[in-house]
Amino acid sequence: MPLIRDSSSVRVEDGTATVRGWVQDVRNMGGISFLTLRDRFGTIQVTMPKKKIDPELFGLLTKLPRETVVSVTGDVKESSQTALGLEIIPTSAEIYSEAAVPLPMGVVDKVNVEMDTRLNHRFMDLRKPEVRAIFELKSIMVGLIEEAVRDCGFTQVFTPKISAAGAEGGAELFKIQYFDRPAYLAQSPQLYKQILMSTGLDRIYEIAPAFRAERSNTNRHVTEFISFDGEMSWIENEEQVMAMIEEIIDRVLRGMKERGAKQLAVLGKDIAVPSRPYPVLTYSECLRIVNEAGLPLKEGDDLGTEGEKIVGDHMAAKGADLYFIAEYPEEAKPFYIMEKDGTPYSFSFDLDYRGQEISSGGQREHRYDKLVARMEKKGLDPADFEFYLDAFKYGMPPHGGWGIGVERLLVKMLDLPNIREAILFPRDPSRLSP
Ligand code: AMO
Repeated sequence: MPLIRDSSSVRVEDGTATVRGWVQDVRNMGGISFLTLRDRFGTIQVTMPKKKIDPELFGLLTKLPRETVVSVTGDVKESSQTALGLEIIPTSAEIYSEAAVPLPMGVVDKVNVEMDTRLNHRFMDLRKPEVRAIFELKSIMVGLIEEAVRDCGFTQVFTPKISAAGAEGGAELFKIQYFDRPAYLAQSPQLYKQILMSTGLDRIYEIAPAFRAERSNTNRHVTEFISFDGEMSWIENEEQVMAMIEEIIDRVLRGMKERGAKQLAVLGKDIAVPSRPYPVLTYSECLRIVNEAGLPLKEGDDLGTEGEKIVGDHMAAKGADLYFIAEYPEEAKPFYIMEKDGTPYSFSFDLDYRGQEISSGGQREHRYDKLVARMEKKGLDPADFEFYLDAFKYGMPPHGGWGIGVERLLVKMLDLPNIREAILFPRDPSRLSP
């Protein structure tokens, strides 16, 4: 007897199989009825010729509400009518959990359901193979990121997500009550990953949640996302950091095509692997491109969604999906970024993927006095950052790093319309549940 599928929900022994799953559909055609059972690997058909099945069992199986969870045991028959080439003729069944009627939303119906409805009933939405495939791909992607970054000599670290001090400026933090004093949810591991550079852990990475108290209702912003952060010492310039993330992303894209082939097929998607090196534009070049397209941004302005899109279209015409934007004005970048002395610019970069920022990073200011001066210039009080600044007082190597939005990377890779598609239970200004 061929093994039907490698699944905990299917058992095959001597021509008899037990299949377990959700009732996707029951079709009664008079003398014969069909029940489609679904699990994570696909569907299997339970075929019930009325005359050959125990009447009680027939009655039970043909009246099951959709999405009820059952176990069906029966004889395995080859069948040219089903995708699997097999069907089950049932001899017994057990109902684990009967689904209430009506369902809050359909699983296989081809009706368009609003994003909000889908997210309100995410457990149901995730029963769709094409929705689940995204999260299988996310898991594969994070596995590939970890392999790549570990192969490059990075140590995984875990830094606190609850903190006393305002992280990188203070504006976008969620304030929480920490016993009898206030605290904040981390917007990024920035300060901690830099502190670690003073320890000899000279290449570290973290993949963890980051929280942003931004009231932005867009298809690319959420208030909680997964950030893939890296920090590396002994660099000579920010280009070494850019080369590192290019190496990692290239490996991830190639790996996804291979290890994610099944899920990509479910989604009907392919992943393009851009050639290397990824082009590098300067911020000033981007401003020119944006201005020529009629968007009146001036030196120092954020490129913004619209500007990024214009640059994205410009690069798409050149066949570039992934490209760096480097040398931002220092005033547009946080205090920890190193200034390009004698110019208004900084050793910073963003990595954009088809018109959307997916990462930012740069070389950091590791010199204590200059770092304090930069903080003061940005209107921050160095006294609030003592725990961070201390690490720069007693020997800090030159270093740099990056933060990559895991969901943004996945969304662009799969060409999904909304970042919420890549988060199981998204958090945004209006969504705190489920
Ligand atoms: P930044 O604030 O640019 O940099 O964030 C890094 C990356 O995180 C992702 N991201 C988001 N994803 C979803 N929703 C959001 N609201 C959101 N905000 C940011 C983006 C972005 O490129 N400490 C620096 C990184 C560094 O220099 O190492 C930082 O946090 O993909």
